Amino acid sequence: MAAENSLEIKPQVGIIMGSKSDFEVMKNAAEVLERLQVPLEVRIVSAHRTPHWMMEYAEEAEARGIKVVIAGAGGSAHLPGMTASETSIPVLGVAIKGSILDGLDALYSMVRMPEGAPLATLGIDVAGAKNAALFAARILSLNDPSLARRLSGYKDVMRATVRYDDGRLQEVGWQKYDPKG
Ligand code: AIR
Repeated sequence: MAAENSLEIKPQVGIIMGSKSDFEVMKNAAEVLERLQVPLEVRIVSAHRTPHWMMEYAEEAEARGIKVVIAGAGGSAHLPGMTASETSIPVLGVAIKGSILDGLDALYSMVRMPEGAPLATLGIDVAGAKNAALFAARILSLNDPSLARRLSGYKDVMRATVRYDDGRLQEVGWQKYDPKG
C-alpha cells in the first residue's frame, strides 16, 4: 500500500469553486492545466455554506504539496480572498459572472482586497479561468524547465492559429469571410 501511495502524483494546483454552478467555467482552467501536464485537483468549497471546510482547505493546501490555488466564485465572492488570507502560497481569483450584475460584484470583491492579503485577480468567466491556469503554469515553470517548454509550445499554437485565421480572411476576402467556417 505504501509503495502505491508513494507513486501517486500529488496535485500542484488546487482549483476550488464556490458551487457546482461554477463548474462549467472553472473546468476550463482544469483543461488548460491538463494540456500542460500540470497535476491538479478540483474541489467545491464554499466560503459561506462551508466556511470551516474553506479554512481547512486553505490551511492544509501548502503542506499537501499544492503550490498555487485557483479560486473561482460568484456574487459575494469571498472564497478567493479568504483563501489568500489563510495561506502563504499564491491564490489566483476568477470572478464568475452569474445571472445578475455581470460578474462585477465578484470582480470588485476580489480586486478590493485590503493591503497585506494579496489576491491575484485574473478576470471574469472563461477567459479568467484559462488565464488563471496559464498564470499558475507560469509560476510553476520558474522551477520546471520542461513545463516552461510546454508553455512556450502553447504560445506557438496560439500564434499559428491567429496567422492561419488571418490567412483565411485574406484568401476569401472580408466580404465573404465566415469566422465560424
Ligand atoms: N457562492 C457560493 N458560496 C459562496 C458564494 N459566494 C457563489 C458561487 C456561485 C454563486 O454563489 O461561487 O457563483 C451561486 O451559487 P449557487 O450554488 O446558488 O448556484
